Order: sequence, then C-alpha cells, then structure tokens
Amino acid sequence: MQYFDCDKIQYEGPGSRNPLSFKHYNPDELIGGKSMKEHLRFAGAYWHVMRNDLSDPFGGGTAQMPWDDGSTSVENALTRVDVFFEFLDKLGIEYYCWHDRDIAPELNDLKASHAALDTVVAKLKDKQSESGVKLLWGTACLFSHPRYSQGAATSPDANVYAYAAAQVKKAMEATKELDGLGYTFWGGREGYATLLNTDMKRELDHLAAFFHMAVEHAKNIGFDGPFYIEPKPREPSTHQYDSDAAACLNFLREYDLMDHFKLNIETNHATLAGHTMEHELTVSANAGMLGSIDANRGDTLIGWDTDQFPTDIHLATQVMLVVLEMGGLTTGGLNFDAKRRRESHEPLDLFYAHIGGMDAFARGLKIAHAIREDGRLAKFVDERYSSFDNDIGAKVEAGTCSFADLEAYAFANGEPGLASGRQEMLENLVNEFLQ
Ligand code: XUL
Ligand code: CO
Repeated sequence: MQYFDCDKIQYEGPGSRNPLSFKHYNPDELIGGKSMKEHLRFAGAYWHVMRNDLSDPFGGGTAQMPWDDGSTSVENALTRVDVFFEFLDKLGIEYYCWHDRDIAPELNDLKASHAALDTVVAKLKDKQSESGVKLLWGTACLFSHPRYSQGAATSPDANVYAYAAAQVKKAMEATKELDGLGYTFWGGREGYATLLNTDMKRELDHLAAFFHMAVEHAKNIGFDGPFYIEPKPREPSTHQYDSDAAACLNFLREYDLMDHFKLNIETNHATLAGHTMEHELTVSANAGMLGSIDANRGDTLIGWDTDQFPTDIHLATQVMLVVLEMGGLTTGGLNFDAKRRRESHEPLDLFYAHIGGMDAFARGLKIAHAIREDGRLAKFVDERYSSFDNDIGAKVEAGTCSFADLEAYAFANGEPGLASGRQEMLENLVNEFLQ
C-alpha cells in the first residue's frame, strides 16, 4: 500500500527542473569531510506531517488526508505510522520527533491513554528497526487539553500538576523505549496571562521541581539523552517563562539544572522574542548549551508563530555558520517544526515543503562551509578584537588589571583611534558566497 503518489526523491543537481527532486541536498556528499546528512540530521515533525489539518482561527482544516478516518481510534493511529514512515523513506529523512498525543489518542482516562500509547510505540519500534529511522526527541503535549489551560508544571492546581507529571513520565518511558536521543520541554502553557492572579515565584519553583523529578526519573529508567528546553516568548500565553535562550539559561542556572539540559532553538520563536535566529543560537552555543534546532521561519508581515518552511538561503547560512562553528550537532538535529500554508492542502505539498527546507539547508551548509574555508570573515573578527591579545587588553582578559591600571593606561595612551566596524563590507562579503 502506497499513500503518496510519488517515488523516492532523488538528488538531481542544480540544473534539474523536476520539482520532486533535490537540487542541493545530496545526502552522501562530503562537506569538510562529513556527509551532508550527518551535518544536517533532518527530522520530520509528526504533529505537522500527520496531524496538522491546516485549520486556522478563522476556518477548519483543509488538508487532504485520505488515509485518516478522522477518529480517535488506535487503528487510525496505527495507520498513520505506516503513512509517516513511507513519507520519511521517500524523502530520505532519518530522524523524527513527536508529542505523545500526536502518535496516540488521548482517551477518557489516563490509563487508557497510556495503553494506547504503548500500542503505537510498539509499532513505531518495529518501523524504526525496519527502516533505520531514529527518534530525535519525544515530548508530551501539555497544552491542548482544557485541563492545561492555566499551565501544566506551572498550574495553580496540584492535581493538574500531578496529571502532567504522569503524562511526562510516560512520554519519557516511550522515548526511552524507542531509543530517543533527547526529550523536549516546550512550555506550551507555562506562563501567565495576568500577574493579578499569578504567584510567579511559586510557579517557577514548581517548574524547577518538575524538571528535577524528570532528571531523577531519567536516571531510574536509564535515559541518558539530554533534555531540551525550547524557548518561546508568547503564544499561547501572554508571557511564557521560557521566553528566550538567555531567560532559559538563567532559569537552568538558578535551579541547578545546567548539567541535564540543553536548548532547542526555533527560528520563529527567536523572532517572536525580538531576536534573530543567529542571536539565539549564538547565546546558546556560547554557553555550551545548543542542543537541537526547530527549523522554520516566520513572516515579517504577520506577528505570530506562522511556522513556515525555511526556504531562505541567507537564514539557513546564518544557522549553519553557528552550527559549524560549534563543531556540529551531536544528539540534536534540524527538526522541521514547520507547516504548509492552508492553501497547500494536497499530500504532495508535504513533499514540496520538505524538499524546499532540505535544499535550503543544504545550500546554507555549503555556503557556510565556503565562508569558513575562505577565512576572511573570521579573520576580520579576530583582528577587530586583537587589541585584547596583548598588553593592557590581555591583562583585562586575564583578570589581572584594575580600574587604576586602566586609568593610567588611558592617560598615557590618549584618544583611541577606533577602527570601522565595516558592516556593509562584511554583508557584501557574505553575498559573494550566496551567488
Ligand atoms: C510550538 C512548538 C512545539 C514544540 C514541541 O510553538 O514549537 O511544537 O516544538 O512541543
Ligand atoms: Co518547536
């Protein structure tokens, strides 16, 4: 049984005019001694590929999903597994991510939901071993059900908190069962709408306690992959606690969780936070905490999380510059947390969307590698800070001088002859490689 009306997508090179081919993503091509697929570690998002019906606040779903009977039955969930693995195979995507409720239905009571999850996980396990596909990360959906409308691990209600913990415990066990490489917390409703009804300190203490219990449970079940926190500043909450990379790092440091967590940085979340993606990636990488990436993009004309496919080659280049600089992704990958536009409702649109994202990142990788090989950009930055390499600057970096030393130096040195930052020249340099 074939669910998608296309063959396996092949690399045909930049000259191809076949929209169902890769023009740049050539999985085994070596870039700097490592294959493209090892650099990029693409992952498919179960929630967007299989469960997103493309509804929006103004209208219902448009997506054609002929394989889906629309029910919450376990049989329907099992069929989706076949569809999803055919999809991954045809695109040559080797990793995937899920929320518990994407892969299996939420039923009337928690035990029944757990049992449904077990059934689907058993099938996923078979499919993984047949295909070699790996689970990049699992997560629990702690934001759709009305019980979580006021938060999960930051709910004011301990009964909701316990329910969320039970769900995460089970989702971690499912992740472990599937040899998942990581486990993600996106704090869907972990935030607030108004401080008038919110005890922020208590909520954050509860969230930290929740994470510490997750760390303890990981030890109990032998799950050694990292936990990821995925920052996002708003939507659905007015203010979300994990608002950006710096806020997450501060939280993890404050509550002594740095050793067990890394960050999963998403492009459209970065821009909602008023940052560029490369800013968020750099903040994370500088702290040794860049774990994984949710690859998508926003729309400058729309102020919310549009989760569009990343087709911007300049943006992909910026991302890959940071990834290459930190020595590559290890447990993490590039997860397409991205959805088609509502108008792109045919199953084949899922292919065009992912082909575009994969090709954009393949180009970004090649360009970023070329920029690094060329070396002019890095050399400029090195030279820009070279006054900190010797003399007074070196003493500052070594922590061996005082304000008095600096004052004496400034008296003797006179007015500094500051060099240009050369932003435009460097933008032109990057554009040389984007041809
Ligand atoms: C929501 C979002 C999530 C997380 C996983 O904006 O990005 O899909 O990636 O819960
Ligand atoms: Co995401």
